[in-house]
Amino acid sequence: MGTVEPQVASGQDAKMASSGQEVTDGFHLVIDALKLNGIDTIFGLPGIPITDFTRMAQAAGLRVISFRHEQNAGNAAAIAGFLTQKPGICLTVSAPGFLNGLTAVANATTNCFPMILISGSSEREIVDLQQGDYEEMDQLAIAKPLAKAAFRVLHAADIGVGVARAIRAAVSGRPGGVYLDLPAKLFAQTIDAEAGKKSLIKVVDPAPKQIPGADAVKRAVDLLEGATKPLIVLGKGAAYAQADAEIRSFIEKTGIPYLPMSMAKGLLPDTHEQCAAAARSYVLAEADVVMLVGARLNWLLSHGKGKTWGGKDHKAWGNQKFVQIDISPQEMDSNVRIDAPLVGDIGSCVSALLAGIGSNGSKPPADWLRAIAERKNKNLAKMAETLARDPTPMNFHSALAVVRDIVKANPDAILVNEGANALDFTRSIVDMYEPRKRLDVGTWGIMGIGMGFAVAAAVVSRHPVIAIEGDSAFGFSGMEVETICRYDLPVCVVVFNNNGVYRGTDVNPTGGPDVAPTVFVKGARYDKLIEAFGGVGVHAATPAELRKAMEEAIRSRKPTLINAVIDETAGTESGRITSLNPSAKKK
Ligand code: ADP
Ligand code: TPW
Repeated sequence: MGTVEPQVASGQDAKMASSGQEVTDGFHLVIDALKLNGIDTIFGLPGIPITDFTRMAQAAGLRVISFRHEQNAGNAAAIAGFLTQKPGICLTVSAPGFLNGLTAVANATTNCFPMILISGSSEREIVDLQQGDYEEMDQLAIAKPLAKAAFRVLHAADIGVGVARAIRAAVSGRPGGVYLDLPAKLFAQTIDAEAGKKSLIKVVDPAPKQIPGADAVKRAVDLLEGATKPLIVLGKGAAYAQADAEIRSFIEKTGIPYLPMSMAKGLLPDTHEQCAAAARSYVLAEADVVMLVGARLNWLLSHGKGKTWGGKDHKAWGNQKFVQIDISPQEMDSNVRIDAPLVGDIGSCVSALLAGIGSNGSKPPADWLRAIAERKNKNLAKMAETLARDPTPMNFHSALAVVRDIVKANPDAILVNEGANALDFTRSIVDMYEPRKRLDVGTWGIMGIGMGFAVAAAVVSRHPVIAIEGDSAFGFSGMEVETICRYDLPVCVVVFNNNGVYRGTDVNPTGGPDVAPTVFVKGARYDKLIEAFGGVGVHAATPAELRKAMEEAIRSRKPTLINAVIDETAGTESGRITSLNPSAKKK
């Protein structure tokens, strides 16, 4: 069989210097350091000074996934980190490429996803004297406030330490985005091959267990056992921790109802009888002791106070007590008093709690469980009624009734989701059955994660991926459908096309020729976009057409984009968070 000779030497067969001494260089030391630490994939975009690096990495057996924009490569790295607990690697060129990747680093840090952005940079001497180099920028200084940590390596002999520090910073404690600055000059630096090899570090125990103190465990157990209306809230930290069996065992043993945050859906199946998601507003306002597991009391949980929590007004505390499991000690008391802080990794903390409750764990009072079940059943019945309707044109509900069935039939598929209404309705309608299968806009509610997350999810899991995308949301990363086709990934993108941001019905109040700021080209055919790259495009105007297309996409594993036509009057401004718009606050 004819094989193509790599144009560059791989890490194993280092070059000979004129002296006859074997040498290696910065390129190969970085590749070898990554490989030594189990990194097998790089998400990036080539250009000076890292083009050769991408070639050499591929030649050395790393999978190099090239994107059309660095932000998407960065989002891919971040979610690969979330799914695997290994830092996702994003590789970019200097200044503009670096800045494009930096949004993903900031988002990763915000969401506690471990990733490393590696960017080439220009000549230090020229950058520091601001003499105007090609793509000149003091990247390290700019990355620092947005990353969990940021490092620069100037000497080939320090590459091992630089990569090791970046890995540890990304995955230990609260995970986050790390920046590693590699100046162009470093790549070509040569050193003795043997010395180079010895300088590399295989990181031992990169994310050490953090065992909670016995007194802290007892405090938490006592509080939970004294509760009459206990509730557990699972966050994406719990999904990340991969302590699925312990968490399930604790929930089932105690019988405490639980609420999954968006990306914790499926940690236990959403159809689990203890899942209180369909009675969310009731349980948050009524619970007397709430245990947070890898979930922060940020805006997504109304900061732990106000009317959501049964408080008298928007700032008043409800009267509940909190247990919080988190690896970050500083998270405690960030919004309200945490009565029983349990600092440690979720696996260790939940195991300790399991041991603490022993075998005689008493179940919560029956009237609490009955009251929740009543609300839940009422709301589920109401939702079933709405989902059974078949309006023309299709709306979010009738389209999502299809998606819900497809996910139920394919519980191992990963669901990526962004948009406003397209996000909120999907989260509440589509049940998830397995851990880490729902990936979305996270803590910032950021648009643009869609195709980066979809590519990475398909690459690292090899499972089919379904991306439910608002038409506006899709636009942020839509060009990556070429990437999906190029790597022949089993991704089915469904664009919920309602002609605009939120809705497609706004009008220009002046009557002028420009459409309103939230309105797009009406009746756009997003399905044509993927056809340009050899993928399957489908125009679906009815639930039956949508169902057929999704079933075929999952069956064939072919890159597919379905343009799902949604009623342009459906949905609300900003989805569920209309109240955050400043004009909504005007009295
Ligand atoms: P959600 O948005 O789902 O509510 P957040 O992103 O707000 O979740 O919270 C995740 C929390 O999980 C963070 O405070 C983070 O420190 C914590 N965390 C992440 N990984 C672990 C782990 N392995 N053990 C304990 N806590 C963790
Ligand atoms: C990086 C603001 C929040 S949701 C959204 C925008 C622009 C798009 C909503 O329209 P879409 O969904 O996707 O068509 P739907 O179902 O309601 O019709 N820029 C960034 N992030 C955010 N969150 C915004 C802008 C926003």
